[in-house]
Amino acid sequence: MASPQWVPARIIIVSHQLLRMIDANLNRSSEGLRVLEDVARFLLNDAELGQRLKALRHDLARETKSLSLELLSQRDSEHDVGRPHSIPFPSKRKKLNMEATSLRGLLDLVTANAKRVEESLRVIEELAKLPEISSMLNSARFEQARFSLYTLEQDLVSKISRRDKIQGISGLYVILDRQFLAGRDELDVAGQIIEGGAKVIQLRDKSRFYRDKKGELLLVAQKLKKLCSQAGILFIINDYLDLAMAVDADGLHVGQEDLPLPVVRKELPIDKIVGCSVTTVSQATKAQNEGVDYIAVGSIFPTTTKKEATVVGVDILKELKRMVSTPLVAIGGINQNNVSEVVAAGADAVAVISAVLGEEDVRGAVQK
Ligand code: TZP
Ligand code: MG
Repeated sequence: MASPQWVPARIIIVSHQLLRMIDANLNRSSEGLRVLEDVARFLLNDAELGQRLKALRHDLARETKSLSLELLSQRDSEHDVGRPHSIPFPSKRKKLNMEATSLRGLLDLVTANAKRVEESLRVIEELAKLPEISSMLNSARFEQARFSLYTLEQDLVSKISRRDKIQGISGLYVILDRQFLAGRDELDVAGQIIEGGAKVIQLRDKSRFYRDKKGELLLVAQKLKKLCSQAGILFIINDYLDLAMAVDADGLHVGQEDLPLPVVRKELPIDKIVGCSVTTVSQATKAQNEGVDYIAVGSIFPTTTKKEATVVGVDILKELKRMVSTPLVAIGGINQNNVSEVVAAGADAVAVISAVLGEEDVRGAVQK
């Protein structure tokens, strides 16, 4: 039979080891969360995702605050068998280039760190079920955190896979509204828009005729998609989710009365972008919270193109610039004379119909 002194001594040794495990896994999880948070904040410019990751990191810190002194006093990094012994010296100094933030690199970075956090939370969750730990740590809290992270990982990965497209929302965004073609061929006009240097083309058709003859609109959309991808510019479909999916467009644009953003987001593949039209700050913040990729705000100036449009003025751009982190596309009544005012107010891109389609020389209008 063991001596009375032997039993408590063993419990102390086990607890010391357990505390070191908890300490190591808490460090792993908070460090991994910090990496994810900084990716969201600095590389994705996504305030909402960054905030959610920060909140999770703070929750975990709060949860383990009472243990922090004890954990720190048990820390023995010097004798940790898993400690890296020497820092390998790179044979050739790697050039710091865009490689580090390439799509693949960023996806790998996020996946590795998300897994690190998920695994470490799982270890703490299991340790917290042990009788000697359960009074100090609540296992269920770590399980909840792990599940929150699964969703955050998915949101981060989907945002990264759209990053290049989101960055493509810049410069001139031309809406190819079929009602303003005045008999011209869509592909000819699109070719001129591309040659002029536009960065985005949106196909818009509000006529009842094509709503009932989607097959014809589909053919146009297919050709435009091909042209835009050859030219390396974005192709967006207005209103029609089915068409956007069918032609593998880069994204879909919806208004306040169209399919709700969460529905669109759920239906579209994760690498497709979604834009939304707004006329107020509250619509814009709602859209951002629902994961929109860019916000179109307008009508900035009076326009005859969309008769029912509310004129919101230039100042809303300044306000939105402070409130949302998604790219802002200014729309409505924008032309060569007022475009600089709109850009100065904070627009990342400018969407036009009549300033381009109303001109005979489409290419020249885009260039100007
Ligand atoms: N949404 C708000 S204003 C507008 C739309 C679609 C019309 C933009 O057309 P234009 O001719 O550039 O004013
Ligand atoms: Mg619409």
